[in-house]
Amino acid sequence: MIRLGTTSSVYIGVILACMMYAVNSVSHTRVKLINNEYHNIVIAIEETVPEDLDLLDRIQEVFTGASAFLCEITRYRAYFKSISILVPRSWTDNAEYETQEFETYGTSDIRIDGGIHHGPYVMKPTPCGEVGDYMHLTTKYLKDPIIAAIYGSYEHAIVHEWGHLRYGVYDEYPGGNTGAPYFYSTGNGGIEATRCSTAVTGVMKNRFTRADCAYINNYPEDDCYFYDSNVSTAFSGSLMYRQYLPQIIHFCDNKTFADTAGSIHNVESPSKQNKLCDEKSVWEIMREHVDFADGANPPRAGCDVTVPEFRFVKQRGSRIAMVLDVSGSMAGERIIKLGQVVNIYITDWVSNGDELGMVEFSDSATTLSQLVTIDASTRAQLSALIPTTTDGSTSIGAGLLKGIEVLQDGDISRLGGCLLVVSDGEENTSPYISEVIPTLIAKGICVDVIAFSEQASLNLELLPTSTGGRAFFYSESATSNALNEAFAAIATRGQSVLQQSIPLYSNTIAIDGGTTFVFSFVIDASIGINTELVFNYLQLTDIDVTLQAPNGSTVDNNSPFYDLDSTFKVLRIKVPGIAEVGTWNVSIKNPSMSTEHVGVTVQSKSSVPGEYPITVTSEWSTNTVTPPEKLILYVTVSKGITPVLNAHVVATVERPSGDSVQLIMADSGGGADITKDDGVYSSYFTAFAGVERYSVKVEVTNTGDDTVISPSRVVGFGSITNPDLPSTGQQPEDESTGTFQRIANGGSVTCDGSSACSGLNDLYPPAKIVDLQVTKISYDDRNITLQFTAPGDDLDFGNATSYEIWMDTDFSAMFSNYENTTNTTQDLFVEGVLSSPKSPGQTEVFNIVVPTQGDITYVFCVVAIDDGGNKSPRSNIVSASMKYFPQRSSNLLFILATIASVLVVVIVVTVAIYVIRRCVQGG
Ligand SMILES: [Ca+2]
Ligand SMILES: [Ca+2]
Repeated sequence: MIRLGTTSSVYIGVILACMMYAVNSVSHTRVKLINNEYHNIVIAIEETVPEDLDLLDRIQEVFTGASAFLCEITRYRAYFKSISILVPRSWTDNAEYETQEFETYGTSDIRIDGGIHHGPYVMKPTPCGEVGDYMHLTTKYLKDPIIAAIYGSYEHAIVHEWGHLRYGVYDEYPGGNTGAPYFYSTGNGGIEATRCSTAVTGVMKNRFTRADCAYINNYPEDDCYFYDSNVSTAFSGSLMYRQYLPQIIHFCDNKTFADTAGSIHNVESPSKQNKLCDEKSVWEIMREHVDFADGANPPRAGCDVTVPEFRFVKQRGSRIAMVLDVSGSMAGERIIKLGQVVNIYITDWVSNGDELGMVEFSDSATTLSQLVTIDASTRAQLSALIPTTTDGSTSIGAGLLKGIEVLQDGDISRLGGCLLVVSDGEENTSPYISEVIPTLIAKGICVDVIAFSEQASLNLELLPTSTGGRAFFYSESATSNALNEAFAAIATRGQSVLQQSIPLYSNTIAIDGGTTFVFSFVIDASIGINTELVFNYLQLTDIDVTLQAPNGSTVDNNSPFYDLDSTFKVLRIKVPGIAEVGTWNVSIKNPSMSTEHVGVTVQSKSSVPGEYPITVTSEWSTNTVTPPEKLILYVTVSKGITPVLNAHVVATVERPSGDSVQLIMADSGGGADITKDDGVYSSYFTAFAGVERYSVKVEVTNTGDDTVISPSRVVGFGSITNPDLPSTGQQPEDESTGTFQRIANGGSVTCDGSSACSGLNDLYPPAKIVDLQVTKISYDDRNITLQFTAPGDDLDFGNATSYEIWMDTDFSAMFSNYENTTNTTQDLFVEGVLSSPKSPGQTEVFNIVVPTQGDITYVFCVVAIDDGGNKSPRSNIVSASMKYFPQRSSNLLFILATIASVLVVVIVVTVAIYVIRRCVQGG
């Protein structure tokens, strides 16, 4: 029996009415802070987790505790108020489960699975201050307090993760996925441990010998570690540092506002937080967040009532109403193509159990089908209702209102569901989009739009922007298959990846009359079930296709798996069983006299039920952009939560000018990519060429044997090596993906602002360098080696023109205004040329001879400049000590003794770690 919290559905309507998607990010969260209360939090349990009602109790206990602590640490400004817990479809029905509204697994805020990486983490590829995608927890973490204790108390750990997820701040501890060094040099050549705040006391010792740390090249030896004292009675910060330390109960803040002397932010620490957030403290970022900016949600009197209300919802199929434009401008090829893709969507891509309805609109709207639950017979019924005639003007608002009616299915209090709007025109008849948006928001309905041609109203994008939907654009260019790709992407919304059809190949191919076109695609080991090829064409003469498997066997028009629909002009070939791994060849013959444009889509599902295939998702950071605002494209390549590294990721951006730009996407930790090797390949886009829509298609393949699945990492986070445990050298090994290919349509983004979008003015400076580091210090030669990733002319695109490397001996001078420090000149460098930056993404090395040795610390920053004289913001600040440190003794006996003691400790520690890791994998 589930012990329900106090539940109430009334609040959701109220909350959604005030909700807009102010948080600019790939996240589709609906969380909103109102009167200090967080509403609409969704905690979703992954489909493969077995039924477990105790788990629901544990979730309530853990989040109730975390809510109270969140209230305290936010100075009485925020706590968890309404939480929906989404249980898998496979669990048995329970009268206490309420109707699913806006909640889906794919848009949930907190995801729980039965995985083995028990350390809580947040998938967050986004810039400082922007919300992350989701928090990941395991069932074992929630249910086993011994495992959980490794990461500190539940409230400390959950609120630490909430800091990442909601406020967009980063870790302040060194090592592991943060990539931050363990030590830095502070004033007068002294060495400090990377931490926040400096009031957290501790000792520096060798991990293995427990002896004082030796110094090599003026930096503590590799095995040197800072052991925090956890017995301090002074309450300190920062919770984004090691949250398991009991004395840490604050977020750090600047000197003026810090809760205690022990929670004053350490601006000198080379943490990920400082690198990516301009050395600002967590509270300084939080005060700029939409939840608290401009005095929003001022403090309450206290934290007496912080128990959340929990609602239990069982996951069901999605509820979608298609809203199709049949106005006069859709006549001719447009309505035929729309009919084809809707037919393919209904027949092949929507899942059994989903509910689907259909509306057409011109100057008014008509319901073609109420919601029906998808199965073999309803697929055929719905296909028969696809519109084929066009007439009249365009009222998108009328279509939306009819779509809402269909989603509500006779119950006007019903919330949620999604509309899929396809339109090719300017709205010219009321009601208009803007008039309907408040209703859509109030009813929690999301709207995906497909803009069909350049003539489609630019107001369409208001719909996804204000309702959390997605925008796609089909340019009608002869080679674009974006209409099919958009429907395929929308069909997977809310679907578990385990059930999804994975797109491998998508193209529109022009084939001359009487000729044959040949192409091939690859089936890899992670896919193979329900492999299907779909072809759509326009002419009267049917195309003729032959498919050849790697073993040479063929499917042609005599085969039972060859299904030609001459009415819609759609040909389907379904490969029976599990498709053979390897290269499949396809030949398409055009028997007619004239050129035929054939749309081709190849999809397949996971080859092993319950096992994740390699998937690719792609999304822009926003739907609308005005330069010099930054626009980021994110491409995620993973197998479940395990990232795929070193993949070849090419994004082709179709521009209004008609020509396209290719971006080679990198998972390098430079530029827009904030974490190296986390399976998220991120890149800025700056090559605007007009006010209009930009649409992106992403193609991903392996690069020889270098492309690997990396089980010691998780997607959107990076390495899960626990930086607070010595490395055991027993990390699970990377595994080659073999040959594979995937495609994804990342949807469209609209550039808004005629001169800003023209591309004629250089509006973008080089990107801020965030990975400046000191790689070597030589005391004897007064020599310091600096390294960083080259930015570009426009953020990370094109080549920058020159660098300035600024130097000082006082951190605070550089922190307050780097231009008051010394601008170094080329003659000081023995390696690196200031006037010739490398291509973006490449590693730059500069080796400088500094003026003096002694009890002195040098600090540096780098600024990149483009050909228009635009300067990047200054980089992160790094430090290097020029103090004299005695080098390690060369006494042979000492060395032998050290080796012996190290070996003993290594063996003991390795065994201990192995025992711990048997039950706990985490970071
Ligand atoms: Ca990355
Ligand atoms: Ca520029």
